Amino acid sequence: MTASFAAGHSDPTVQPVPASVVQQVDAADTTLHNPKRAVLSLGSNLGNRLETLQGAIDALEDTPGVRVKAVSPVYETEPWGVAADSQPSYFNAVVVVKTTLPPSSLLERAHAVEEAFNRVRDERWGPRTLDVDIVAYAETVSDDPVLTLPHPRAHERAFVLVPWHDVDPEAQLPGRGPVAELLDSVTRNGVEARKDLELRLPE
Ligand code: A4P
Ligand code: MG
Repeated sequence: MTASFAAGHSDPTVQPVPASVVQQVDAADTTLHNPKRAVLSLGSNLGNRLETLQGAIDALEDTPGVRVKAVSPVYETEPWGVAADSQPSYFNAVVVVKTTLPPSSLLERAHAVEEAFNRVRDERWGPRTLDVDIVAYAETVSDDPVLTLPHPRAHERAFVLVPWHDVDPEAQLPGRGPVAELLDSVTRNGVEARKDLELRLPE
């Protein structure tokens, strides 16, 4: 928005725009021209896991203001946080996106994509057709429980760190340091590359 919009003008029916509004619109404008990098973790342990992950990637690409830049290899992983053998294994992958959406809108979109794949929320860490978590959004650090950034458990999860490192060996987890170093302190047991499977970067 240009300064002249807020400055004096001759048409008496046009009200001046308050400076605070001009500031907000200008800030939104900056986001539009300055896409942010975000890292999303995808997980599925019900139904056709590979098809679901690919569908989620395609749905993210179909989102106005989101472009999928990188898709990791697929890993088959033991369920984390629940008793061994109490749930089917997961397929996990990480995608890197560029987005003009603010974090809250990206989370809304992530939830909409989960719902499109019939995700049912009945138990924490329960089995799910699809989980889409925001691992990191630019350098943002926030302890808001609705959207905690980076994801509060990403630094201790090999099923997030391993595929993220594959697509971006230089990656940094804001507030925690290089992903390559975080990987040294987690076990990779139960995180197996499925080299026979592949997720596509949308065209
Ligand atoms: N929320 C806060 N911060 C975030 C964020 N950065 N990204 C809130 C996404 N959501 C975030 O999530 C619960 C609430 O977290 C949301 O309402 C959101 O506002 P949910 O997806 O409804 O429930 P959930 O996923 O069951 O809970 P939670 O605590 O997010 O679980 P996690 O940490 O996502 O863990 N094992 C393997 N091998 N692979 C997996 O992918 N995933 C989980 C889920 C457990 N075990 C797993 C895997
Ligand atoms: Mg989740």
